[in-house]
Amino acid sequence: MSQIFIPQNDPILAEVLAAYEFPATLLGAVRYGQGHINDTFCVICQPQEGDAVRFILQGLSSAAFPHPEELMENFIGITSYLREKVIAAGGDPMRETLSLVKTRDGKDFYTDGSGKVWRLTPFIENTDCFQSATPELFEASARAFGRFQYMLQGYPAATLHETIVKFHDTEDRFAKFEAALKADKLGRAKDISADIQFVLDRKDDCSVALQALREGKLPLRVTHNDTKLNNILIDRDTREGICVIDLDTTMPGLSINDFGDSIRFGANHSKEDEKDLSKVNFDIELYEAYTRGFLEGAKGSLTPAELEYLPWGARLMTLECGIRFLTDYLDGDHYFRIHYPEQNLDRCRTQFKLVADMEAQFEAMAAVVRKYA
Ligand code: ADP
Ligand code: GN1
Ligand code: MG
Repeated sequence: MSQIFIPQNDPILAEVLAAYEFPATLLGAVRYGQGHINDTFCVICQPQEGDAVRFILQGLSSAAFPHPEELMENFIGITSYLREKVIAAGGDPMRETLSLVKTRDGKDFYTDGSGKVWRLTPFIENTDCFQSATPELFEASARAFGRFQYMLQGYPAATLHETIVKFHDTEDRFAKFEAALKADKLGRAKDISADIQFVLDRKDDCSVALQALREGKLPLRVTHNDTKLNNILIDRDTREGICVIDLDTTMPGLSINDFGDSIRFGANHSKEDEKDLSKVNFDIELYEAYTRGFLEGAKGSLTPAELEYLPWGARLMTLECGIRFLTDYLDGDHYFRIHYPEQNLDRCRTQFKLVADMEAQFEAMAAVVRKYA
């Protein structure tokens, strides 16, 4: 066999690839996608005849996921459940949910010498993964995320592990920010007082959804919790959201957060790390398209209180994500992958600009939900 291409001749990647039996000649692996957390590679194989066969190989981030075996248990439980639902609806389970390729010794994942967990999934072909979208595509993604939540309504939530403890506990995110600020490990705080003040001024907001949960107004459901536009694959032919991916944080949560995180990422026309904040604007038309699609996908399953709190979901997920980027910046950038030193600060600032825009348009956001509820 000729030599396969492996980035920087990475010996760990070579070890991981050797743990799998591929159906055709292995050509190589290249870094893939724009995720901030896992190490994602596209693995390419060439059969003697016909098109290349691709796979997605992912090394789970040890910084994000302290118990990867539990995460994989969730992954298997959720994808098996969705598989049955897709089959029952007459769909194609190999395109409409993720599946795992087993290792040579029949395991669902491979653990390398350092304890890092790797999984291999078939590449879902003839799809696109977007970083920004037209209103039509954004609405299609919303239908798919709404449907995802709807399909998991009957899932035994108590069997799911909490892969990241207090993941969307915004009060806890605020407390972690305060701790990072106090430690100020790299002496970065002195130059970012406006960003710090933005968070401090919104301490009370951090309790809004959690308080509604504590009061029993909002129900816990099985939610995705990371509903960025690039966590959905859009079918190239139908332009519908065919597969929800990145299931690593699917666990009990709030429906308003799944709505909100999509709005945070997709209801604007700028990059998440755009430096020119004049280009970062919340777009209420995209918000409206998403609202329409999400409610259609959820098929009337949301309660009146959940509907009422949807705009808060958008505001809070955006604020929380900004707080998380800022905390990581203060802490020395250990969590979110960065490509240049100030990237987490840039990311934080876009989020805060979007929060300010949403605060200014909050009434209009609520009116949009009422229009489609
Ligand atoms: P991260 O947690 O780092 O965001 P993801 O699971 O979202 O990792 O994967 C990163 C990117 O890889 C996705 O945004 C998507 O572009 C691509 N991807 C992941 N799984 C598949 C798949 N099975 N088929 C096609 N593309 C995929
Ligand atoms: C991360 O994994 P990825 O890139 O899809 C993060 C989300 C953040 C998002 C910000 C497990 O998502 O919570 O909202 O970055 N995922 C995890 O872009 O922390
Ligand atoms: Mg992702």
